[in-house]
Amino acid sequence: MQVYSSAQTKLRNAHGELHGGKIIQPLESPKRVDMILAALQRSGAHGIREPRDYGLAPVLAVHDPQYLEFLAHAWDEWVQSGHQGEPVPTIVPGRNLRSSKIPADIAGKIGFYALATETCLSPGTYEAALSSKDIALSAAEYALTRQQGAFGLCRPPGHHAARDQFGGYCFFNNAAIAAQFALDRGIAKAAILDIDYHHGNGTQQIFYERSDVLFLSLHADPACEFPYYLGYADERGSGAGAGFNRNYPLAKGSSSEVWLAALEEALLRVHSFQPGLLIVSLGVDTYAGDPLGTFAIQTAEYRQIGKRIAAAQLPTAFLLEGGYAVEEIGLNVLGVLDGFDSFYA
Ligand code: OKP
Ligand code: ZN
Repeated sequence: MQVYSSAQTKLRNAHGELHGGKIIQPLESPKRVDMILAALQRSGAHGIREPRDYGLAPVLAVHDPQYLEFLAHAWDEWVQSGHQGEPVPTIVPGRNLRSSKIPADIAGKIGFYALATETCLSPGTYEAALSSKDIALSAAEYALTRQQGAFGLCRPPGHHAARDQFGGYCFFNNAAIAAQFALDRGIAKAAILDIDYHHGNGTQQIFYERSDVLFLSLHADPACEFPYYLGYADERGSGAGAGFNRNYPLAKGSSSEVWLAALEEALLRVHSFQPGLLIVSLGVDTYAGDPLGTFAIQTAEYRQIGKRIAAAQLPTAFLLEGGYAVEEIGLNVLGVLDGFDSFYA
């Protein structure tokens, strides 16, 4: 299938991530792109292209304008304030503080716009995030116009990013931006199937009150896993969106059988919804060897997953979310794409 990728995504290259009380080398590293590209190139089965530039309008159709402005200038403001290290959010407008005030000071703004504290800002993050959304949009546009599959090698990922918050390695919600773009291009309905190990809290939040985007997420039970405060089974959408959000929280350590059974349930819902485009938030941190995940999916099983998704017979844009730099990351992604194509072969 058509693949979109860009070296610009590697401009996000933060030094640190707050992890277990230490600042470690970020798990969400530029190496991931190289590893996945290497596997795709070795296979030779999928053509790889640069995305085109869609500008800021599709971002503003989903994200808060002041949030966009914040991300565009955060690093420079931070440096101009005399700081040396990478900013980690240190205070956030939590439950007993006001969240209606946007502080003037950059440290206050960072906390205001953060939903988690593991993700440091860094030079190049904004440029990489712009490229990531262009990759998502290119993949979505290809899938829509050709009525086929496409893969966007997005980085940074997007599914934790809310309308006005970053965190969980995410800045712009690529899947949400692509879905909204497809609607603006004239399709009536889009479905987003999130199969990353973690709940797609940002995507859920963005579309929670809408009936034109069905959001389904398979993930580790948030009672025991990041993002902890969203992703429970009783969150089914509200207002006009009631019934258009579905979560499939699975116990930590879940087997492939359990996971695949949840996928079948979610695909049945996709089928009855009849979307004009299916976006798959593709995280391969469901892999048994992933450093952040606890599920048991094996490399050889990703092919089956791709094939099952293809059986929905919808134009489909796969967008990369998580899945960390273990040797098999490339093969796991390749397996999904090959499996998808094998359905039509
Ligand atoms: C991003 B994506 C380790 C906990 C992990 C961040 C997880 C972000 C996952 N201290 N915290 O959905 O793969
Ligand atoms: Zn994840």
